Amino acid sequence: MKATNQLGQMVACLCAGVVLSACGSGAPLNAAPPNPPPGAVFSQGIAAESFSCGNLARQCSGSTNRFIEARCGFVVAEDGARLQVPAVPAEGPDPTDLYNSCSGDGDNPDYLEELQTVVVDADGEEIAGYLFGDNYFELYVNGQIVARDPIGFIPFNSAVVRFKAKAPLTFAVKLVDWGTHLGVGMEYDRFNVGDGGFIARFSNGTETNGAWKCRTFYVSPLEDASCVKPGPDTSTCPEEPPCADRDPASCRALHYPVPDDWASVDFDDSHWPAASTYWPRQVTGNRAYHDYDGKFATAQFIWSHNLNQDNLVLCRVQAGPTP
Ligand SMILES: [Ca+2]
Ligand SMILES: [Ca+2]
Repeated sequence: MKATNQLGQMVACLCAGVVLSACGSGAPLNAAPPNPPPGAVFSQGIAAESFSCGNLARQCSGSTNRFIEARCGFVVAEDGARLQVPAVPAEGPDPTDLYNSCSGDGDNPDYLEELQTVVVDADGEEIAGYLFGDNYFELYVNGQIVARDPIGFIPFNSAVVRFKAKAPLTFAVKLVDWGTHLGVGMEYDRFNVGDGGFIARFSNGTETNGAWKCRTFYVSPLEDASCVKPGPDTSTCPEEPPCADRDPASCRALHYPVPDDWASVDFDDSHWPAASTYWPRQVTGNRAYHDYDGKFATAQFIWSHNLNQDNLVLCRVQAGPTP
């Protein structure tokens, strides 16, 4: 798109018979972005204000010396809609800590004694699971929220859950790669483009892998949407679009509305893309995962096709009775 605009501007300059200083100078062109893909809207820039959201951790009392609250903000889309970014966290039960340096020393040796069972179906089977998300997850089983990551941004933590639910089981997770520059999907003073990633393994044999479906709903930073393919598939979008170097606060985001029933048993995810799987080294070097990688066994990190730009990702899978 940019090359086309540059060519168009150059032709316009030559036709005018005058070589203006702006022609070919490399100055920003301020071209309007191409229309957003069907069903999506653009916003541009950083949320004017941020606020505590979702009753997530607002301070740490544990051993960590690195805490940043997960805050939310509103951006105004180009159609005038006011949209909360990076997500709208749900209220839900806290999982048991596996590793949490915000509330304790990190490793929680007492997690088995502390586990509580969340009843989804009274006549279901009892299932336990381990979860780690970069940065935030909500877990739903058969349409009911079972656990919510208590730390939305950093430090990184891992969790254990136990629930009673009847097969066939529908697992659904809301995953967020949080940031500090809300609306442009970047973090810290250096405007880093962060990556996401999620892994889970359950005692019924369900584990994250390529059999899951994952779809993105919030994509940033973007310069324009010409890189977004049907799906939506943003895997060819540049990790650092030109705006990130030029003026990060001018970058754009693409927002898709989240269906109200996305976690329900009956939701039709047949049109959602298959999850992409990632090596642990692509996602995290943090102890909250690596000290427990044996518990995750053969589970794989999942996300949409773009670990960097896709910041709100919903994933689903269905599982039959325990073999
Ligand atoms: Ca977390
Ligand atoms: Ca990101």
